[in-house]
Amino acid sequence: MVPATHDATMNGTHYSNSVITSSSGNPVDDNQNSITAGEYGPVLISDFNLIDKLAHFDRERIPERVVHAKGAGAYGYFEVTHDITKYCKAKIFDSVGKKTDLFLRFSTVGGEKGSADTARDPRGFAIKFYTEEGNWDMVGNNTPVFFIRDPIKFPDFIHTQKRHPATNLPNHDMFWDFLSLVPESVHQVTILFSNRGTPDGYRHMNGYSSHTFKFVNSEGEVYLCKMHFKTDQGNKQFTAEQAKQMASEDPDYATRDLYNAIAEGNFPSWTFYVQIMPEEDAASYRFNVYDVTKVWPHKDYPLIPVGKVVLNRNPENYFAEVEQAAFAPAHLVPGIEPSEDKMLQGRLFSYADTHRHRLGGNYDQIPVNRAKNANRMDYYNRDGFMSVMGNYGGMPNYEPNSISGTPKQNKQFAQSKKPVSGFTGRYTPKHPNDDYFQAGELYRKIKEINPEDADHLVNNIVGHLKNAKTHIQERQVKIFYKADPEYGTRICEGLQLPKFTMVE
Ligand code: HDE
Repeated sequence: MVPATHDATMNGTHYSNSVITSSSGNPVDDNQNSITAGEYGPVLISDFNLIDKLAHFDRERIPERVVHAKGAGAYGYFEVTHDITKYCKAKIFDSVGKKTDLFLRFSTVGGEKGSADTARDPRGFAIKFYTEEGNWDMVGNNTPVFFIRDPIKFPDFIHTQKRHPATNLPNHDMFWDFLSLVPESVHQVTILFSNRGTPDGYRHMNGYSSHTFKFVNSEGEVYLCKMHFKTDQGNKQFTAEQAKQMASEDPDYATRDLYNAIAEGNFPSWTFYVQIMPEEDAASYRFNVYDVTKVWPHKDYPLIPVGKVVLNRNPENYFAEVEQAAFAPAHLVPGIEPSEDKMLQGRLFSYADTHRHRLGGNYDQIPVNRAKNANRMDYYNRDGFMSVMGNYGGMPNYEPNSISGTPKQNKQFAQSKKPVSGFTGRYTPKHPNDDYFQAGELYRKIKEINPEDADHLVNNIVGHLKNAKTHIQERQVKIFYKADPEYGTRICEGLQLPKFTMVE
């Protein structure tokens, strides 16, 4: 039974001295000895308390997230510090000083629920803003780009990051075979194998929407937007060696670091910025703005400050609040809309779908997921497993209806419109050579800021790629060479491959 009060914490003193009950609330006489037929006889099926306990235990596990299984989360708030109403009409931004509750979950991506926090991997950075217009989920990563740009590639890509179907071991051939056949991944691969692939916990890294979204203002004007959450704790990363050592010393390092910081009142925060592009600039911009493997350099579109995200409260129960948290890029509020980015479009479907599988059709009723600051959740969905909010009592369960006072649609909340033309079809990107440019720029920037970081990047790649088959190494080296000849040459030398490998 859920305690009537929530003050019964592990460390608290407020227990109610009550009697243990079965799940039906009936008092339990003995929680240590099963009922048997005589002292040495078999156990009786009439021992409901035993059956109740075992049956519930048998069902304790729910499917773990297919990606981002290992994570940690906390509550906090978002505060507007700068007026961006000329770009966006979402009520969350409507006045400087306004605060909105939120829940943020960090995660690694490829590993299982028990995997090490310091693994080389992107990190998830998912925020649920409980706005008055319903929940807005900003489901991003700590990297501004991604490995692929079409959702049809995602399941295959993820399979290569998971265990081999026969050996159940991570497999370097799978990993690099796929990446070397998908050159648009080289930008994200460069980030991943730099020390940014092993951040020092969750507090010392940035978050990004990665995709382009749309902002719409109250005049109906559309702006393209990328979101950035910059850590106020400063960026800190582990070297490969430090990350490896931490994985054996404290595999839950990032989880512990976040929980303890908040418990000690040392509340982590991030400054929220946006890059804004008028929609009409998109067609002539030098990069495809709907391609999630690309950034918009800040010199083209500078960061505009919006507000602050602060985490100040740990969850009381990990399973209830963190494991059952269900984020979805399709959870959007008026004024914030998806762009035509194909990956984002794929994600609009995938998240709610996985929640229905993992948590059930009424996942939105789980407290951490409820749109608790919206006026109410006024829909005509009914029934299904675990309908635990009264199922709307006797209210009408169909629409349209002629019953006065029932919830009605309102065109004022329609999304912006965009003309489309052309033939339906499967289109390959027009400028594949663009895939190397930003990765090369990043390599040169890393080297310029700190040559030692570029050494780490090259060594990390060589240390990993050397375990793949030679023909895969050769294919991948060509990609690094196209990004930047020096970058490719250093990796080629590190792998002790002949120099001609680099050129087609
Ligand atoms: Fe996800 N992703 N993803 N993803 N993702 C999931 O949803 C998916 C992508 C991200 O803390 C899943 O609830 C597809 C990009 C985060 O609970 C799943 C595609 C970015 C989290 C899913 C992507 C992300 C997820 C697994 C390609 C950064 C953890 C469990 C089209 C911008 C959220 C779940 C949390 C989780 C699908 C690509 C971020 C299966 C199909 C790009 C932070 O639905």
